[in-house]
Amino acid sequence: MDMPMRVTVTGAAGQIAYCLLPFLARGDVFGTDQPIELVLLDIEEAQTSLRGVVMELEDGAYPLVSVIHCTSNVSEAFVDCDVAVLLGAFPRKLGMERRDLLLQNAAIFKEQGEAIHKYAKRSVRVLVVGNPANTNAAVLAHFASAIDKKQITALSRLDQNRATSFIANELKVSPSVVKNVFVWGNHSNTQYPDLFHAVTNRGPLPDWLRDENFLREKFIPIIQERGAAVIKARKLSSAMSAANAVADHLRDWFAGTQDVVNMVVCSDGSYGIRKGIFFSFPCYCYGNGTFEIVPHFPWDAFGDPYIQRTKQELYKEWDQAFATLLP
Ligand code: NAX
Repeated sequence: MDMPMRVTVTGAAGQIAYCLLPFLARGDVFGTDQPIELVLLDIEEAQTSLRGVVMELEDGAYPLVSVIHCTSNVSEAFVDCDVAVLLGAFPRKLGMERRDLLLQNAAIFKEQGEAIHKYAKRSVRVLVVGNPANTNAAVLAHFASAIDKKQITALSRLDQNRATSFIANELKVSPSVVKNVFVWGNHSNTQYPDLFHAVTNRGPLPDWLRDENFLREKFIPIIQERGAAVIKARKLSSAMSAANAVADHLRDWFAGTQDVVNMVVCSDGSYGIRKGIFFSFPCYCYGNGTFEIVPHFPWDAFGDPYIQRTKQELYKEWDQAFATLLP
């Protein structure tokens, strides 16, 4: 057995954490030989509920979980942290503007970035899920300046999984044979789900799935609005599928993969996206928390206006967040 890995989960009393923690505890993410110490952070008001989650984890008698530690103290949460999964964020309330949500959450991710900078291992890997995830990751990366930006990612795998599954359903095949469906940009309804490079084990997609009217009227809006559709039906936001996507993202980042996967990562200028912006790109994962943006999947003329829109939205979010955070 390896040395225990210290995994911090924030928003640990929330609904995504409730679905995610069993994946982590069973070894479905970091491997069945990898013991873990779980550090669970949530706000003071959620501590009673968090204690209930801990009781259930204990009752699972998971052999890989050596320690479970609960806290509402941000500094304590990140001491010697190997992996941070940041689910905790301020929820959007009725009538709240997206800008207010952005600023409220920027303050949370500033504080957590500073704590990671001070207390986490230099090798820490961070996955931001709390919304607005791209900009929260950019804020965190700025304030965790001791940590290489390639060690900080955010989640767009749920969007990629939704798009892949949609195509598999249309073709009546398993999602596992559908490859290279990409979702670019912001994890918001400006994201651009892109089928230009998509293939199945039988070759390129049929023409009707590439038809511009089908893409514009059906595929793209359905994927962009899928989160809202789940809320409308369930009266709660996606949790099971979000936890599954978090597990997929982390497993691929740590174990590596043959497939190209979507991750929100810090732009190095690839595809003309401004450096420092956290943008969903197609990536190869090489294992042990390493990845590269794959450079050879350009979008076509049809996709360009969508990319411009999501890119501009992210530039605006960046300006709004940093205008208040930086002196
Ligand atoms: P919940 O509202 O069920 O749970 C959030 C938890 O975070 C609560 O327990 C709350 O007390 C805690 N929290 C709030 N402020 C905190 C802070 N400063 N420090 C630590 N914990 C804090 O939300 P849930 O459904 O679990 O979703 C979590 C986040 O994921 C939300 O921001 C949500 O918008 C976001 N999502 C992001 C997705 C993505 O693909 N990037 C998809 C799923 C999800 O919607």
